[in-house]
Amino acid sequence: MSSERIVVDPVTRIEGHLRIEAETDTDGRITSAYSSGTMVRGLEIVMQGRDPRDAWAFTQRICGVCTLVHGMASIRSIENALDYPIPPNAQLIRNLMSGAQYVLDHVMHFYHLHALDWVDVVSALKADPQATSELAQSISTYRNSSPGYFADVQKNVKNLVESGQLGIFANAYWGHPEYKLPPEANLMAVAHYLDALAWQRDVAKLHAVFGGKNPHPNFVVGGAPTAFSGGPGGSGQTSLNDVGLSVVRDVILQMQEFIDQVYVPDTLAIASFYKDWFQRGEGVGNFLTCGDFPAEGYGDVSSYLIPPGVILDRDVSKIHPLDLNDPEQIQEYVSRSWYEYKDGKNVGLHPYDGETKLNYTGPKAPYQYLDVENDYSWLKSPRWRGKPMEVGPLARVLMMYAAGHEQTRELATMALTQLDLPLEAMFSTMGRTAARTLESKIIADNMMMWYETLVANFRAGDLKTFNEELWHPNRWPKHAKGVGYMEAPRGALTHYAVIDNGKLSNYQAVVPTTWNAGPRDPEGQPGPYEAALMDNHQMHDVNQPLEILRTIHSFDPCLACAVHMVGPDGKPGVTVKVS
Ligand code: NFE
Ligand code: MG
Repeated sequence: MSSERIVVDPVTRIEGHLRIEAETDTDGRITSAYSSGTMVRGLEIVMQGRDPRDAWAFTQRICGVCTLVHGMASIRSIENALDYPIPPNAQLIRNLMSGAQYVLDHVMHFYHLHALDWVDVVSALKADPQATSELAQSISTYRNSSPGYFADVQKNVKNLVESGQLGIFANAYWGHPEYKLPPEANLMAVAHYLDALAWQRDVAKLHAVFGGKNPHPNFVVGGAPTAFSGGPGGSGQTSLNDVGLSVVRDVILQMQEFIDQVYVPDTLAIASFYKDWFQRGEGVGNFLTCGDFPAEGYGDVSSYLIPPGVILDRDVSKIHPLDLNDPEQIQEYVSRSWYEYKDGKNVGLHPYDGETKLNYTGPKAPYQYLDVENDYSWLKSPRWRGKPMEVGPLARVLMMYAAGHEQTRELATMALTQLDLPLEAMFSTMGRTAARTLESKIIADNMMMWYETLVANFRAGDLKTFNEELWHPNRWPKHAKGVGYMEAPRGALTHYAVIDNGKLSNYQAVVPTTWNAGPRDPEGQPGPYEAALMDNHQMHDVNQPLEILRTIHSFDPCLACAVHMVGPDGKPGVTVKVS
């Protein structure tokens, strides 16, 4: 093998437009990797001059995958700016909406976006349905496990393959020797891929009960958008009534069932064939969470299920405190991005002082390679005290683990014992994937508790879901600024809002995929994707870069969150004007 520059563009089974370039040595080890967001976001510019109470509806359109998270971060930024408390019921409803987003996203990611990096669909044709049924029943009590069920799935896949139109299964590296599952495990996983599609359609109803619809449910600054209309004397006229609450309960039960009976056992079964991937794709080894899921009061950080903080150099014995308002802690750099700052390329700006000025200096399309020595991405590079930080499920599980959260410790111990691995194995491609599964279980179990508390409040006569106190701009200070933060499925998400005379004068979102997929900073330090690809392992075949997909997909990329649209001339492709 000679040294090569590998280009993966577009990376598929993600949201948005991501390009990876990687240089390999003569043995097929990646020596330098570059992550490039090839589409530009415009929404921070669209926000200028708007009514802060409307911001959520615009920013929520940043992405249709994580659909609600930007709405939630936005209303929290305005509430933080105005020191605007919300009722406990609204907090519980937000936890439930966000929790449901996690479970939806994580199951979709595992089965529909990431599974085919590990599961060879074509090999499933060789499986014996009887043996597949025995395998499935040996790891779970899930009801869809008869030989006939697997025979039917296999027949459907066979028809697809024979038609020559693999459809949703086209264009993968089928038959690549890095696929290690036996045919029966492949068939079982393909069956669950299809089951997860149907499951996902049903469980999206939770968002409709609380927020009117999915994707993009409604939000409101000051509380939850829907009043409870059930119970004695209730009109029943909103979806948040007794019927709606029973739908929510059913959805949570369906989520718990799928996680316990399908997602967790599948993750452990698949991971057991890929234990070498618990030693690959380590990344930067620094982790950041902004924290989320308050039991009471958004300001009372001690009640959060996921604590905020920073873990450095894989040392889970210490959580460093995080202050999102401190300009010494949080900066965004553009030294390798297609933006300019008025004080030069190498300064870091805290998001309250953030600037979004596009300056495309890359090659004209069509081009062979990016100019990786200079600017090469539409993503900025966020840093904490100058260091790159991984955000997301692994960061959260480590943070809960470090904080001594009991269920997290039990689940991590269960998984690591079953796989016969040390805790350090979590700092890896497969560790990231397993953390997402464990986190889904923790969140779904907590959803049932939030649900029960909400129902008990309603039954006790506390129906308040919205606080009118500060809704009217004539009650606001002339100048205010605030940060809204949440843990989105892909990681720490922050919206920074500056309000002057009742209008937004600046608005910056620092999002999970920007943290993870951003380019090098002024010091030359790679971002988490880039670092994870440089893991000193040989690729089997640089022309079939399955290994790159495995590690990149383990982060669950979403480039729409991170960046909007650009024409081949580098100018923004659209101008959005809404009056
Ligand atoms: Ni579009 Fe997103 C999540 C956010 S990733 S999916 O989760 O915020 O940057
Ligand atoms: Mg931003």
